[in-house]
Amino acid sequence: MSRPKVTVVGAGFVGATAAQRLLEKELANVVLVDVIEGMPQGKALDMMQSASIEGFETTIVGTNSYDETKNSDIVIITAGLARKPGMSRDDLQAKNAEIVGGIVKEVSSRSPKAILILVTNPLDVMSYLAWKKSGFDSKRVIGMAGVLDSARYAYFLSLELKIPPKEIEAVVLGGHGDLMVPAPEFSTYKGKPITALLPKEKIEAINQRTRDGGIEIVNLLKTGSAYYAPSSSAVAMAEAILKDSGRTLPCCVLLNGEYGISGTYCGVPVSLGKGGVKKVVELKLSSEAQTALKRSSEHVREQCAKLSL
Ligand code: TXD
Repeated sequence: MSRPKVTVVGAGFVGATAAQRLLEKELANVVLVDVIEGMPQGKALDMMQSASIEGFETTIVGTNSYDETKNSDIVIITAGLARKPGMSRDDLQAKNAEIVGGIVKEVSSRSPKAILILVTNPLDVMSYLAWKKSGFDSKRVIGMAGVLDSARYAYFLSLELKIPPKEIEAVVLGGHGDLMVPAPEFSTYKGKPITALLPKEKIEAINQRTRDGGIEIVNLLKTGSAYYAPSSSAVAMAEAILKDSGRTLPCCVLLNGEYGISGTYCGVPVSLGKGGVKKVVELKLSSEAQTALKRSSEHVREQCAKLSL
């Protein structure tokens, strides 16, 4: 059976866990790439040895070169440095721009039709950089952050409402940083907006915990950052693309006038399928949320201007 091919670059915590999820869901055959010699090969071998137990028929190869990545349908880029306590995502920019820029060159030449899913931080800037460096249509260069931030929001809301997280449709917009914009008026439980279910102060406290969702985990782990929910999020995007489902997920995409924003990457709901972004979904935001979204996107624009492209 011919299966789709997904390359995961960076076989660290997020990359290896994403690879495992792709295999176990039988979404694609996987190529796992890392610069550390032997490491992706070792992890791939270990995962293949779980195949008879887990019952998956998908395969994975680990490698330090890009030749095996040829003609991938999707490339998920997770390579780079992760935050340590006390660091902001922006602190990673210079080093990760160098790493991601090099990777995009390698993968885009070998898989010219691929869809790139960016995970490396600072996410919005890396998405813009990958778009520029690949020369791909922006519909095929998408950043993962909104799915994760919304999943965190759903979890925190579910704790307060005492219901399972999956029953909440949560929406977080904007950049993946302190200026992200949780949207309680569009976050719902059984079709009812959260704003009708919880008092304003409670919602504001949950919004703030969501904005701090990444650093809360960094501070607990001491080394490294979150990876279970981030890998789930990247794989949810890959699944929507591979199955051409049209599922609407908040993703970091290039805006061309939607939400009054142009020429910069920003987190908004999009419908995903074959070919990447099918459509940007425009929510009717309150003027407060619209201002916050604009401010967040301006920060991304300023950070992108620091790149030497
Ligand atoms: O919401 C989001 N977008 C994020 C982003 C959620 C969680 C993590 N986020 C970011 O993803 C994080 O801040 C980092 O920038 C990346 C990867 O996080 P991870 O936790 O997986 O970091 P690791 O475990 O350190 O793994 C990084 C791997 C490691 O094995 C390196 O050897 C490898 O990247 N690496 C490379 N691979 C290939 N090619 C090059 N050049 C390279 N450089 C480093």
